[in-house]
Amino acid sequence: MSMDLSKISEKLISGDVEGLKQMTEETLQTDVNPGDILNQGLLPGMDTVGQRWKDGDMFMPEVLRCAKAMSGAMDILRPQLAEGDLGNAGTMIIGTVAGDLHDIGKDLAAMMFEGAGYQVINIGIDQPNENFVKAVKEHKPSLLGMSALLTTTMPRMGEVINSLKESGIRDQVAVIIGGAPVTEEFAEEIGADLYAPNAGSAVDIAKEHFEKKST
Ligand code: B1M
Repeated sequence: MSMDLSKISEKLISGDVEGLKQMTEETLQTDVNPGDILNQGLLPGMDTVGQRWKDGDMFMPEVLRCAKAMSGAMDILRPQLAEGDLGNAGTMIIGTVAGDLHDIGKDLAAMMFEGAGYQVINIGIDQPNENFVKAVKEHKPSLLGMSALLTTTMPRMGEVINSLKESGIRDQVAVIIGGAPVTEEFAEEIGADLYAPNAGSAVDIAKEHFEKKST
């Protein structure tokens, strides 16, 4: 039986958290491959959400609802997925720096990356510098994301980058930073590879970076 997985995308775009969970469960009962639900249903839906948000056609509360719907569907799907189905975008570590308790933007960015096929390890808020370094050593991610919302905590980002250098692992990971007070200039100043002004563009910025690197 072939299944129109665009219905899954539509449910996600409409931000129907419970409806999407139910549809994901029902679809899993059919002969549809879990990887297809992800790649042909959820990911295209999340792409549309990201695009509409960038275009100003969707607003934060709606995006958060869609991200929550995506996350709920992923919780159902994850145990069913073969390793390769999660996409080959790579692993990402993401966290909010020490002294900073803001997590809404960071979690939004995490969900966007997860939606784009990254295996995201979200280490949480108020993370001491050494936890970022430890996580990079342990998980060998392609991307390390840091978020800061306070001008007083932004310097922690540069310190983490310095610790990565001192540990000899700076070249193994691309560093992306974001958060309301963070700027492109600041990113350059501290030696981050990438700066994303919002969670929607973060995935594209990372994708472009890796595409450039591989050519
Ligand atoms: Co606080 N807070 N807060 N706060 N808070 C701000 C940031 C502030 C600008 C408010 C203000 O004064 N106008 C101000 C900072 C001033 C400054 O440093 N320049 C401030 C302050 C001062 C404080 C306290 C010190 C207040 C106090 O206690 N006196 C305190 C500090 C606590 C601490 O962290 N140690 C504090 C506490 C809190 C709450 C706990 C009450 C709550 C956080 C709840 C939570 O996160 N679970 C809170 C909130 C909600 C805010 C505001 C109102 C909203 C932040 C938010 O979630 N925005 C904020 C004012 C504002 O920004 N308008 C404020 C929505 C979110 C989607 O946006 O996080 O910017 P944002 O993320 C964006 C982009 O920045 C980007 O993508 C997201 C979506 O596009 N992005 C990334 C973020 N991280 C990214 C990572 C990436 C890529 C993109 O890749 C890795």
